[in-house]
Amino acid sequence: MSDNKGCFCRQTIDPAAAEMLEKAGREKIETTWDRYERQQPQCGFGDLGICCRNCLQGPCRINPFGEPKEGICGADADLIVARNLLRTIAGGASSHADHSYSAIKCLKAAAEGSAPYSIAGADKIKSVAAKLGIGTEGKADSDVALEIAIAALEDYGSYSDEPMRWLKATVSPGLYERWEKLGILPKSPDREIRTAMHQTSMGVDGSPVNLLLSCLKLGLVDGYGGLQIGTDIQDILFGIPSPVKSEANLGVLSEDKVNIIVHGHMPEVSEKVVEWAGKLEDEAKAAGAAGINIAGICCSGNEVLMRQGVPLAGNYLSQELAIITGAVDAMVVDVQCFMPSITKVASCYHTKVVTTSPIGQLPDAEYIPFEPEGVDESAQKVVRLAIEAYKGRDAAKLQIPKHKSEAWGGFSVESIVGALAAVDPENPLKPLVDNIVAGNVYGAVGVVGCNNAKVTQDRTAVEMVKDLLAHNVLVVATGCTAHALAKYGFLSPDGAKKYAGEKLLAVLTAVGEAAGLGGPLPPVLHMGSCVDNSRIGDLLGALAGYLGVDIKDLPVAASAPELQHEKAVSIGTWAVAMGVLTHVGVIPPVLGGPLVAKVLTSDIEGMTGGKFYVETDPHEAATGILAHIESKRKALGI
Ligand code: BF8
Ligand code: SF4
Repeated sequence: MSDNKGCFCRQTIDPAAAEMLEKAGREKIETTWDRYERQQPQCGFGDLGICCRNCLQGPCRINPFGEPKEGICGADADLIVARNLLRTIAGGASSHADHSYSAIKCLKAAAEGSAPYSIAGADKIKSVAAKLGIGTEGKADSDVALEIAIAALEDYGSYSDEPMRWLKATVSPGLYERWEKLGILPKSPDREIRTAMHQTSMGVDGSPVNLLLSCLKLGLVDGYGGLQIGTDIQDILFGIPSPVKSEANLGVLSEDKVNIIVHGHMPEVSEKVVEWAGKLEDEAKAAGAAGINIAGICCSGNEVLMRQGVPLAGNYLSQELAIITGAVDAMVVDVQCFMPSITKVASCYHTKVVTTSPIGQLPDAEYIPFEPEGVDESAQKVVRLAIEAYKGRDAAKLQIPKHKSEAWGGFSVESIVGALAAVDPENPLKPLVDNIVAGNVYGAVGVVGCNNAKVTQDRTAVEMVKDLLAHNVLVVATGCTAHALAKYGFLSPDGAKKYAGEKLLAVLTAVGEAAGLGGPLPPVLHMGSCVDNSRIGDLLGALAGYLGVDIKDLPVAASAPELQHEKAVSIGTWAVAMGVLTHVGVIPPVLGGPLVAKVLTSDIEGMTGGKFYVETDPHEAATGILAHIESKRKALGI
């Protein structure tokens, strides 16, 4: 119910989102931005991270300008900030660990024949088995897949003091040794998350530096227990993504088809909805629709774009706006990043909201559990519910923005290497490395993460990436940032001509044409969901291995320009642990602890080679990242 008449430039740079905000105003629908305004001013203690309520004597607050300097128990600002940060990172790691655990259980059930998933990634079975040292000779794929699932479960259930097997199997010996020396190698993910909760409780760890080391450890829990296991297993279940053309933004919704939005994170839900939408198309036609159109929001969208070419409807801040089009017949959610407000918005339209997870319930939604064993029946129910809802659409409320852009997805490491192999089949990484050395590709940046109501939707990501591409920096993207860039054409071959510097464009064109794409590669390669950030880790590991250097020596950086979720903080911490400069465009709640802020943005570099870089201005951020890349190039003598 914004009273803003016509201009939504504080809220978003996306014209489709602005059009829906205008409609929301007319129809008196509240959105997240209205609630954001009502939260102002936000609490200064919380902003600085110096509020503690870890025991019932609290809440205790530290005055950054005077007294009190300590909480009732004597905890000072740095201690409170460090404890809060570790809890945030443990929260993020737990989201990804729980996600991965669910994928593992799904693979196990599929391999045992009790869940109807096809196990589509035969190549991934081989590569994962090889890295784990599981023999494949003479074994059926499903038997190897079962051994892999059990190996993953053993990492979760391990009571030994050995570090995670999956981590050791994935990273270089150099990285492993550095983490071993720092004492941050994680054992089982569950155990580390439990210990972090204990360590941060009242009257345990009083050392901010020790807590920060645990932050790094929990970053590794996320990186290997969450992202790596999750992506490896999902590729085994659903196949390794390969380049696929699609579209992005609210204009992908259809006026005459049943529109089903998949929203959340779990491909075992979204893949099944896509499958059954295809199978039940005739039922939709019998109901008077032209067919069924699936579109994605948040990382569920990324997952089904990567493997099925399903279009992206919008990122995190667009979820309510999709419903406001009046065109969404069902929105299916699973876990993470759906706003509790969506049922309230949906109640003003004909839209059915469906929850699918026992831990992701909404009081006014329809709950259709997606257990692996009965998943086909559940997916059919969802599709039929959407077809039924379609019959109740109100034409007077229908307004689908025209905006959409061509967007390519599917850039797994395997498919990137495959495209490069078209240039040099013997030595696929050579063309990329040669071009980096020659300066045609000045460096590479992984731009990842969310939207955040505190910052104008998509603006920081888009402005910063424009600067990076103009300076011939190759960009890879995941998460809601990939959606953001998709909306403005960065994920299309035309985007290369529009945004890439001359030298980068020449490289993208040579590789794209050699790989048979008929034009340049997009200047931003969409590598998937947030869980798929492990693909970026794999790519960095491969490049470093090829060059015989550490990841910390590469001319690369990471950036989460508009992060909001705890998961983005834990992913960023993993990147810093790997040795990567990690930009964040939203100030995290750590500035109240001067020691903590200094360690994270400076001293930590001496331990891991990486550090956080906080900069809210997109152009300044690009300048800082370019300077970092330049310094790494110089150190490499290139
Ligand atoms: O895991 S980018 S808002 S959807 S947390 Fe959430 Fe952030 Fe989007 Fe994917 Ni990632
Ligand atoms: Fe206050 Fe200490 Fe309790 Fe935190 S743990 S609420 S600082 S007394």
